[in-house]
Amino acid sequence: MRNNRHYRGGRIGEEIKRIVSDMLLRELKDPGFTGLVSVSYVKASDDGAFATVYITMLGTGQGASQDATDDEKSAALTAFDKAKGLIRREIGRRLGLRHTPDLRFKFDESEEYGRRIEKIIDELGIERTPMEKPMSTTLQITDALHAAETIRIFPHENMDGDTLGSSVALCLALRETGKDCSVIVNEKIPDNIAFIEYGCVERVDSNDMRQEAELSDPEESAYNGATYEGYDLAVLMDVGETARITGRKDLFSNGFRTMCIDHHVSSRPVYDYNLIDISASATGELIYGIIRAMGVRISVQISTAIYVGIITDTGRFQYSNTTARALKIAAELLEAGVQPNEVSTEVYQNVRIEKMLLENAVMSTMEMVANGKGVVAYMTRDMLEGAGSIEEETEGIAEKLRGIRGVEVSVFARETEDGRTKGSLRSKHYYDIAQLATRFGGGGHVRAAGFTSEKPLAEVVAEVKKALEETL
Ligand SMILES: [Mn+2]
Repeated sequence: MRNNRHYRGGRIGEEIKRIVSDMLLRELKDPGFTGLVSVSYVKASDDGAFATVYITMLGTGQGASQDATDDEKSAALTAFDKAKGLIRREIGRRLGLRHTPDLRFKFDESEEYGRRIEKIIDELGIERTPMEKPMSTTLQITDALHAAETIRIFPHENMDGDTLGSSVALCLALRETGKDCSVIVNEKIPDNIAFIEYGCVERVDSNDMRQEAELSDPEESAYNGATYEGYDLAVLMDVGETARITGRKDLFSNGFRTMCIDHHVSSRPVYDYNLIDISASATGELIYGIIRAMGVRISVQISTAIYVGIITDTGRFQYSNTTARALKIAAELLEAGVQPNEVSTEVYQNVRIEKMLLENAVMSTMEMVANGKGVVAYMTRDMLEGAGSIEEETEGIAEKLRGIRGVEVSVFARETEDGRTKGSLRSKHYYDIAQLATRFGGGGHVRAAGFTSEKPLAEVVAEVKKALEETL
């Protein structure tokens, strides 16, 4: 019964909207209706006693924006009130109602507000948040993969083991089923994970370089002759935002349909197909499930690619995201042929001598504070250049310092190219390191945080030491 009444209220609302709109076009010629008046919707009460008519009005241009001025609005409301009797009679006649609902006229502020926001967004040139779509099931994902013939996979920038391993594993499985598939990359693959490329990677220039090449020689496209136009499916891997595939964004949007497979909390389901599972330790776990569901045999190469993703994202099964499921999948990958020692040798025992030399220099600056509960080390530009190392190779130093027995907090500070100071902070058990990072204009998590300070290195190091002495 109740549902039925709702239904009737909704339907009467629709009918009234149609009638009033009709009358605005034909009969309602009051001078109060300046600008373009229209009915956005009508909400009729369940018992049919009254109905609220929400109206919108584009101004005549006297106001600053498209919106009607207050004067124009009140003139319109007066005109509606004057015409109320006429409108009600027409509704009664056309709908054959015994009791015609009383009418209230209101401006639809939501619509006007929306229009104003749209305008601001346009003026600021802000990228719009696309509408969210439903999450997909593994079955829907495999159906979509099955339906596509040409598939291009996009790992995120600053490639890591999970984004590359997941991309390659899916690519190999899709090729196994006869699909035209490749992994699109426009940057150098880190040396220690390059061995899982397995012939899947197609290198492209970044957007700018491609556009330049096309301008200078329109005949000779820089796409290496590969098909990136009008292909069936673009897959975004281990990331939710196309902002992290900037150099390949245009190629991604060339896909007829889009898909996202990821495990990051921040990722929103805005693609045609979305498999975003934050309970997965690595995207590789999801890929494993998809390939199993596809019925493709898990080859040694597929299992190795996925395994690299899982060990790197779980910090070799040490981080808190390490789950029983991750270990079970890893066990199955070993059964499928993964050689764990060989993989570890490639991924972890593959350090450039220059990185070791840099670490050596940094470790020599190490200073214990707060009775050994804190450790601080730093890197100058001279140290970096002296070792022949590169900035990225400072990764892992803060963790290494935290590894010292009795240390609760480690801080690694380094001089940037433009004379600022970057800090990487880690804690072990109890110290909220994000709090400390905030004091230096940064932030992060409870156990791992960072900051960038405008102050020179020496000053920051002194301040950090003082802060640790006081709070540790
Ligand atoms: Mn990942």
